[in-house]
Amino acid sequence: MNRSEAFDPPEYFNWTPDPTLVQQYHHTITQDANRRALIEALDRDRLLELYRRLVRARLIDQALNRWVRQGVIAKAWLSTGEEAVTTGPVYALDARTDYALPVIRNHSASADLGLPLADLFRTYLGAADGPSHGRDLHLGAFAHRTVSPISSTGAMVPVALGMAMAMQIQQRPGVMLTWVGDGSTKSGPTHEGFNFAAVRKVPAVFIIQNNQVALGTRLDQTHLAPDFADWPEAYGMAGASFDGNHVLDAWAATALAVERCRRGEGPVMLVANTFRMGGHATHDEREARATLPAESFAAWGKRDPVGLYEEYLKGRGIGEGERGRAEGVVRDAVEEAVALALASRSAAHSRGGVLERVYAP
Ligand SMILES: Cc1ncc(C[n+]2csc(CCOP(=O)(O)OP(=O)(O)O)c2C)c(N)n1
Ligand SMILES: [Mg+2]
Repeated sequence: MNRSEAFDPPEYFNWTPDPTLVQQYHHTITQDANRRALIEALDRDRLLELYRRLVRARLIDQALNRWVRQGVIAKAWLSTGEEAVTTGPVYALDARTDYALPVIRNHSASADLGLPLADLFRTYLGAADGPSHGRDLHLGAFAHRTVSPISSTGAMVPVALGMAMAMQIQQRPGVMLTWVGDGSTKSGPTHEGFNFAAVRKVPAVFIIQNNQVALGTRLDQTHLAPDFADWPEAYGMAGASFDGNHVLDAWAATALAVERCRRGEGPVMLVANTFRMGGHATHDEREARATLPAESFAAWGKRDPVGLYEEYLKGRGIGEGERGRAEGVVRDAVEEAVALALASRSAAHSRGGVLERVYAP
């Protein structure tokens, strides 16, 4: 995709494919026969749809970042470098039956499940005609099968558990998907939720999104326990790992986990290692560069999930022209949504109404 000097991390602006990593990307696909079969069966339309979604996640962040620089909003939590951990798994959901419970790093899930992009941006502006009616910048819309994040980290695990139990009790199909950051694995509700989900065999998929940092605290400062890959077994849950910078591996691993849930075999914990290519939010990007080793930015910067997927698409005969057109469509949609959201903000109905919906939705 077109790179941006202003909004891409420097490692991405100058990105060129590393042949060893491109080869490794293919190798990862061959490691698991079930995942490989699913990936090889993806046709061009589905491969391109996944590409559009991945690019959209990147461009949503760039638009938010631009608003921060323009003083439209104070800050934004971005997913740069981690897009595949959201895009791939959400693509494995059935938008008629399933729900996603994103946390701040997974906001593109809402767009993937059908929330109009303008509503996504309206949420950040606190616009009264956005899905939260201007009351919460946490992004989600139940009508579009996403639940907006709770600020207390780890709190979405029990919510996913409860929703999955409801599906089970009402004998309705439906799988709950949520993410837990490496830092959030240390909170009480996370453990209570994991344990009860395993005991009750609920249809939920929990993704441990290990980006190796929590706010300004490195993973090695919070985590002495064994590798996260050992955690599913500790809870008596099925588990697997996927490459957090590999959108196809992420999709296929989640698709298999979702199938397992649909068979009534209980929850699955997926572990994804990735890396935050920026700050916790836009306000501390410089501090992040001081907190985490420069070598990590260099090494993970070569593993741009968008760039590596583009290399894969080339191998499947989807060339630059077709990818460029897909990117163009997404860019236009994002820009149009940005303009619509800004128009909402300046419209009269965005002010007043403070007491509306305080006691009733
Ligand atoms: C219970 C609780 N403690 C602290 C915070 C402040 N806080 C917000 S995000 C965050 C870091 C979360 O790190 P991680 O779970 O690794 O997710 P990441 O931001 O890396 O995606 C913290 C400590 C909070 N929101 N809730
Ligand atoms: Mg983290």
